[in-house]
Amino acid sequence: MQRKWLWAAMGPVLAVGLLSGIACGGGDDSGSTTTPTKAATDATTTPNGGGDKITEVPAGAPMVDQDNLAFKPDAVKAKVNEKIYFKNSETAIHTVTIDAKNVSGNMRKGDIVTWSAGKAGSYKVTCDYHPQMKATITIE
Ligand SMILES: [Cu+2]
Repeated sequence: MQRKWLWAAMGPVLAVGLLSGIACGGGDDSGSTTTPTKAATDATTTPNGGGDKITEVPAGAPMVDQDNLAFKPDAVKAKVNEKIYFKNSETAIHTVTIDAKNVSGNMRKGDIVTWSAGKAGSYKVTCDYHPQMKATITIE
């Protein structure tokens, strides 16, 4: 059912695909069109509402507040595998979207999610609803 689309999308990489065999792979990935697998591969997320709801941010933990349609602060540093806390402090709904992957779902006022990265690097944080919301996480 997705074959036409698949072929059209793979046109530019068809030669590479044929060489490495993925073009004939029988569709292992056919259901995962929205799964980016790049920098955030090693990331760990506690999704909003996923089991244990986080109600407070431990003192001293790296934290980014969503307030006034902005991430505050807009730059935060953390260590590999260290949890970074994101909290929505206002009534507007926000997301935590890291390197174009929504890791939080919709966050309402008071919601807290955590995210950590398994490898060092720089990660871009955005909100799916407010293009002006931007932050950078540096993992060291
Ligand atoms: Cu937002």
